[in-house]
Amino acid sequence: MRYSGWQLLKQGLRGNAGWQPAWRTPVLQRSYDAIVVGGGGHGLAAAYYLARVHGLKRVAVLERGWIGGGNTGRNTTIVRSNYFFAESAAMYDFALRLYEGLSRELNYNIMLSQRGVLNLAHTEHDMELMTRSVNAMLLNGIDVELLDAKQVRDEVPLLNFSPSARFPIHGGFVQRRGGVARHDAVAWAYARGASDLGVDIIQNCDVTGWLREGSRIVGVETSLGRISAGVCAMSVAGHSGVMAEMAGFRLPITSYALQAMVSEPLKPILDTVVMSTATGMYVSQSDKGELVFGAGLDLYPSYAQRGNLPTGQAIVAAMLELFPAFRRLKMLRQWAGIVDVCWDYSPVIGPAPVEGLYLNCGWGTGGFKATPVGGWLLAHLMATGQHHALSAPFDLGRFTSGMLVDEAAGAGIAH
Ligand code: FAD
Ligand code: PYC
Repeated sequence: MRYSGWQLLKQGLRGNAGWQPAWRTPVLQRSYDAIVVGGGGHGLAAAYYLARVHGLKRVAVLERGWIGGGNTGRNTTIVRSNYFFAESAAMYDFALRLYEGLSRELNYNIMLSQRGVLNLAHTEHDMELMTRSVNAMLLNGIDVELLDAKQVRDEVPLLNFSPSARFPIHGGFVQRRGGVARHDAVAWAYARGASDLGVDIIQNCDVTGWLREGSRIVGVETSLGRISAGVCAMSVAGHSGVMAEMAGFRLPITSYALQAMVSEPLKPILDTVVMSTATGMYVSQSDKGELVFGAGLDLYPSYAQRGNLPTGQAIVAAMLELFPAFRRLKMLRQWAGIVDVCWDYSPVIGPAPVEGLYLNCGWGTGGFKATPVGGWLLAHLMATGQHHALSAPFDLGRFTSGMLVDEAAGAGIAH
């Protein structure tokens, strides 16, 4: 059901009586052509593209909790495509282009705000490395600009430009097409689009094992019983290692907590995203006015979705060093998500070492920006059994061939 502005007003005045759910609550079938485990943005996008691009009719997304309740609903919503290697730039920029058309494609306002993402250089050495990165990005067709200290000051006058600053600002670079998008809306938009095309979205369905026929995976064991499938995929972010172990193989992945925080709301004060890799701090202002800021990884493996106090303290300290004007702000809340980080900080998209199963994992600290492309590439793999040109470099095989795509710096936050 779609509402006009007038109908929305009427609904509001009537206390939302008769409001239609955005996606169906389907009857679980015992067999599907394709099953995607994990109802985050990537899993939902994969299901949507399986139905929309590849015409599959019997597709299910199985989610152990509620859709978008994993890292999709926990991230700090930054989107950008300013990665170093050509393979990454091509993939993340495809994602950004899909984002640019997503509100229209799904008729759902994902609140994409291309307010720019500005990365700071705090030393001359940072500046030299940034110059090299910017040159590589320009060669890869990414819209980035190197800025000197004065240009950074013109962009964000609130930053600390004092000569005695602990983290002096030597310059930076900006991607103007980067910005933020509303994370829940992305999940809900894909969910509604997929559901409208017949995809069954099953929440509160914990996948506890894989069904096999010989060496092939042919379905899943779940808290709601067994379900068979022509093809299966896992898109479970921080739980990829656990799901892989259930299938009898290991992934080159370590799981860490990544935390973030928001302040009380302010009037508009910061109109771009600011990232400072050297301090581990990044910040943007949400449409509600809260400052959304975050940190690097907690740096020891963990499944505790809370984040540790020393990392939180260090990040608040870094933020106040960089933005002294924020020192009297109150903090509203803090949280963490479990992210699965590959050895080269790039994702794994491709067939699993077990037949019948495909992988979308290892997005680590940076997979929100990749939601549309992660879904697109996983759908392509599941429907055709073949890599899309964009996913081929991210096959698991790179860990045996040595063709790693080392994006430690591209990840943008401290690792
Ligand atoms: P998720 O949204 O986590 O979805 C996976 C789903 O699988 C979950 O809903 C989970 O419940 C489900 N699941 C797990 N196990 C099972 C099972 N056995 N059975 C059924 N379901 C299961 N990225 C950016 O690009 N920009 C950012 O600004 C950014 N900020 C971040 C800030 C924080 C604090 C965090 C934690 C992450 C951030 N990220 C960011 C990373 C980004 O959030 C993730 O890479 C991305 O959301 C992963 O999406 P997903 O769909 O793969 O995973
Ligand atoms: O990938 O841009 C990113 C990001 C910012 C904060 C966490 N991840």
